[in-house]
Formats: sequence, C-alpha cells, structure tokens
Amino acid sequence: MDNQMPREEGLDHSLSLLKEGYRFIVNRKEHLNSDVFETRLLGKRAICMVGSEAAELFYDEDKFQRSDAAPNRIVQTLFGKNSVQTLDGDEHRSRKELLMSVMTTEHINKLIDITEMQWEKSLDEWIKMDQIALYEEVKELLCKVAFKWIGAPLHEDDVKTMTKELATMFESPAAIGPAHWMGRTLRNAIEKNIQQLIQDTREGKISFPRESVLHKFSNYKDLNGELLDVEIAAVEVINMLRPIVAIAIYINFTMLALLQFPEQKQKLKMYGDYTKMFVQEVRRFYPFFPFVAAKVKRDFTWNGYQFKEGTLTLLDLYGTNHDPKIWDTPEEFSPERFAHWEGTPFSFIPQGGGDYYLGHRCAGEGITIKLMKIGLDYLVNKMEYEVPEQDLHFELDDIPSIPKSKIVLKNVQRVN
Ligand code: HEM
Ligand code: MYR
Repeated sequence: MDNQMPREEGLDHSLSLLKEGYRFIVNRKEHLNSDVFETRLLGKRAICMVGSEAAELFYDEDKFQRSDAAPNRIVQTLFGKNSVQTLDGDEHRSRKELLMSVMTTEHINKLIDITEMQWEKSLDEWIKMDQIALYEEVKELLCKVAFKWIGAPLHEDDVKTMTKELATMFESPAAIGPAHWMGRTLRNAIEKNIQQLIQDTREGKISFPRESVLHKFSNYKDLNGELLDVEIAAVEVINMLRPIVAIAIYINFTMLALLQFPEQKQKLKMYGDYTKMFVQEVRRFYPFFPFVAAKVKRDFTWNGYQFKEGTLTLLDLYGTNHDPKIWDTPEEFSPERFAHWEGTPFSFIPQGGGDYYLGHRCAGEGITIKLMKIGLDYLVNKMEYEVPEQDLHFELDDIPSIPKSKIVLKNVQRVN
C-alpha cells in the first residue's frame, strides 16, 4: 500500500534552506512529525530525510546515485568538477581506492609527525604575539601541514593566499552573492596551480618522492589504464588539501567546548581515553557538514512511500547526530556517551555514513580524529592562554557556522 509522503506546501523553499541552515530539515521533521518528507528545492520536488534508518536507505547505491545530484554551486566551490563525490559504481570505487591508498598507517603517521612539528613551530610564533584568532591561525597551520603531507612546496609568502583559496571553498558553498562568487574564483586559481604541479611531475620537470600523495595522484591510472585528466587529478589533490584545512573548524569548536564546559578539562587531564570520547562528542554536537545530496536512481517504494526516479534527496547529517531516537539528551554535551557506544555505520555520521571503500563515507574521517586529538592536546596540556571578553556565539543558520570572534586567545604561553 502506498502512502502519501508528508509534504511541505509552497512553490520553492531553497531560500528558506539557506536562511534556516542546519535547522531546515529538523524544523520540518518536527512540524510534519516525520523523518522523511517532500518539499520543493531548486524549483523541483525534493525529499529530505533524517535518522539512521533513512541513512541506511540513502547509502544503498541501487537506490541512490551521486552523478548529477549535487547542486552546481556546491560542485563549483566545494567538490570540483568530476570529483569522486560525483561518481557512482565502478568509476567511484576505482577513484576512491586511489584516495584511500594514502590513508595507510604509514601515510597517517607521517601526517601526525608533520602536524605535531607544525604546532610546535606555530606555538613559537604565537607566544611572541599579543593575541591570536585561533580559527585563522589553525587554518594556516593546517595549510602548511597539508602541503607538506602531499609533498608539494609551499613558500612562506604564499601561505596566506593558499589558506584563503582552500578555506573559501568550504566557507562559501552556501553563501549568497559576492562571497559565493569569490569561492568559485579562488577554486579556479588553485586548480590552475595544482594542474601545473601535476603537469611538471608528469613531464619529469620536478620529482617528488614515489610514496608522496602528489606523485601517486599524478601517476595513477584509471579503469581504462589511462592517466587521469590533469584537471581531475588536480581536483582530487585539492580533495586532500582543502579538508585538512577544514579541520580548523572542528579544532575551533574543540576550543569552544573547553570554554563552554570547563569541567571537562579536568577529565581530559586525568583520563587518557577521554580524549577520543571528547573529540567524538565535538563532532556529534557542533554543526559542520549539514547534509549530503543524492538523486533517486530508479522508482522504488520504502515504508509505503514512493521515491520517484530523479528526485533530489537530502540526508540530514546534523539532524541525525541530534536525533533523540539515537541519542539520549542529544542537546547535552556529554563525551561519556561514547564510553560504551554501540552504533551502526549509519547512526553517528558527521562525516557521512556507510563504508569508506564501497560508498561515499568521508575518506579522511580517521585523520580528522587524529588531528583533532593533537589540537586538543595542545589546547589542554601544552598551551596556556587568557580568553578575553568576546562574542563566542555561533548560529545554526550560518553554513558553515563559526563562533563570531573566531576565538581570540591572549598571552599565549608554552607549558613546560
Ligand atoms: C567526503 C565531511 C575531513 C576527504 C565527505 C563527506 C562528508 C565529509 C559529510 C560526504 C559523505 C557522503 O557523500 O556521503 C568531512 C568533515 C571533515 C572532513 C566534516 C572535517 C574537517 C576530511 C579530510 C579529508 C576528507 C581531512 C582528506 C584529507 C574526503 C573525500 C570525500 C569526503 C575525498 C569524498 C568521498 C567519496 O565521495 O567517496 N567528507 N570531511 N575529508 N571527504 Fe571528508
Ligand atoms: C571538506 O572540505 O570536504 C570538508 C568539510 C566541508 C564542509 C562544508 C560545509 C558547507 C557545505 C554545504 C553542503 C551541501 C551539500 C549538498
């Protein structure tokens, strides 16, 4: 028996989506009292879903496809054209294998060493300054880390430009007007730079260590045994650089959590394994990636509701991480909830759900956690600082949401 899917009336709600941000899907879920509903976005019917059951459905690749799904504004800023995020089936699996090939213990240990060294160097600079805006500083720190890790040169004079080009890609997808267009322009600029590096590597004008990310991506052969188009190889190299810089958002929220919940600091100092639980709770509690998008691959019925081929479908990540059906007191910050947590690959999904190799789950989830732990260790154990009066508010209607003051720290000192 088919049922009518709960539906929001009205011609189009795209502007409300940009205005309501992280609460768009949850507001309607509550109003319509349903984890799945229909609305209209970008002038067409669209489905929104939230919760672990919905996530499991969304990651079924017989039912949903990614090609032709993400809105152009996201492709032009965040993803890049023909990126792994837009592929399906064998083509996706082959490209994903390349990305996952640099997530081995060896590569990750190298990244950890580089990151720790860079925190040391940045801290040396911060102690000479009156105050720092943590978010801005950590973006630069991570930009240097990202270039070093992929094996590409980054001159000190270029750090600010590169940081801006990479950060604007994740700061601008949902922006309206000039800020959004700036995102597109800066993506074009960095794509050109990375394409040149890849071209030079291929022509033997410069050489990088065989095991470096840049070398691997430049020389990788696709399903047809051919080198990737230089444009595509550059997009995938940027798929490693940009999100490493994006970890600054989570490190900033980590700092905010320490300020909002000061009682947590003692626990972090006392119990070693509390660090991982704390980091997981930061990723669950605070907003970052709001939802993922796919298209219905072919008509099917689920729980009595009809899904029509071609319908844009959004899965709410933030809403699922705050779903009272999955989490007790979801609006409470409580790292302890992860002490004996037994979830599925679809219930805790700040970086997407399902499988890393077979599906679209974030290739960098493991390194995100590792780099957040390093940041947390510095903020709790290796640095002292004062926190001046400032506006630490973050709003759920801004995508991405960043505390207003970017978290100003004064008088940063090294703990010996
Ligand atoms: C995909 C979030 C960090 C590389 C994704 C997805 C989300 C996400 C939600 C999409 C999942 C889907 O489409 O179903 C985040 C967040 C991060 C982060 C919040 C925190 C900063 C990273 C890092 C890397 C990375 C550090 C690598 C260095 C990727 C790649 C994909 C991806 C390559 C595409 C995977 C695919 O389509 O198969 N990420 N990510 N991400 N992420 Fe991340
Ligand atoms: C990355 O750089 O890949 C990691 C984090 C990006 C977060 C971007 C937040 C804004 C995205 C709006 C996405 C809508 C997807 C349909």
